[in-house]
Amino acid sequence: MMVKTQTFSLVTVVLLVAVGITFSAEIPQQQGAQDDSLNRHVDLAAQTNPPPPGAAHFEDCATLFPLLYWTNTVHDGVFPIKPESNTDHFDVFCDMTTDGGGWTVIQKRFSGRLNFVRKWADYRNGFGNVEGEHWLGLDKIHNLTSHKSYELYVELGDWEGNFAHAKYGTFSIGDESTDYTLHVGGYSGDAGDSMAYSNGKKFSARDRDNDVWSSGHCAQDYSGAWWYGSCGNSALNGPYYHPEDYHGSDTGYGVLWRYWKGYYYSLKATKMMIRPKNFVRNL
Ligand SMILES: [Ca+2]
Repeated sequence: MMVKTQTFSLVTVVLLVAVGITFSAEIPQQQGAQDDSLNRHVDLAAQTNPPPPGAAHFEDCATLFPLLYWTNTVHDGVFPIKPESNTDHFDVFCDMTTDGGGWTVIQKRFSGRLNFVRKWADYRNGFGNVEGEHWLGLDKIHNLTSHKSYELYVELGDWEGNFAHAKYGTFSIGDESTDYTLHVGGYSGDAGDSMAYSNGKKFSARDRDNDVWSSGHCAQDYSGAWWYGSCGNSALNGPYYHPEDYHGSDTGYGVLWRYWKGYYYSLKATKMMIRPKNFVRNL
């Protein structure tokens, strides 16, 4: 289930510390007193044997996957990564189970609690909590996809409990000087190819019109932030609606993936995630 969030195990934490990983991920605070003691244990281990500066790190979830595999601890969860061009670690959610695993999640929605109607700066920097709904951020996505060839996996859920996916064999975005121009292609899956139209398009937000519609502003009309032309067949950052609040074209565009559910159906759940093309699960 795409909405399921697992916290990673203490065993994994200890193993990561033991092999010298600079570890900044947090065990969720709400787990109570028992985990507080576990936290102290981990902190103590780190202080006793601190990893050296520039210690081994993982560029993405695919790079981390072998460690979990070898220690028989493969599971979804939050981990710190550091792409080559980032100066610091940051946390991401790793999907280690879908389609062979090794996926770094860049977007996730399933409840509508997190507002995605946001401006350019938020989309550049990212927002939300990687354990829940979030957008990782265009700068981070660019950094991830600029050093290796990546593929994209889009998982979608409707309000009737159905799921579909679209996989793209190539995925990268330019840096901010290109307005994060999208390069996507090589579709396969059962959700329909609703991103092909966005290939080569710049990213637009409600305060930044980079679309190709000279007399209009797609991000404002769709209330979304996406790689719009004039305008598009997909908009996974569109406004979130529950079925009782959504009335097709009378409401407008929601969370859109045209070739699965049509223009006027607002999806319940979305997940976008990336991994290097050369990822091999069977080590
Ligand atoms: Ca325009």
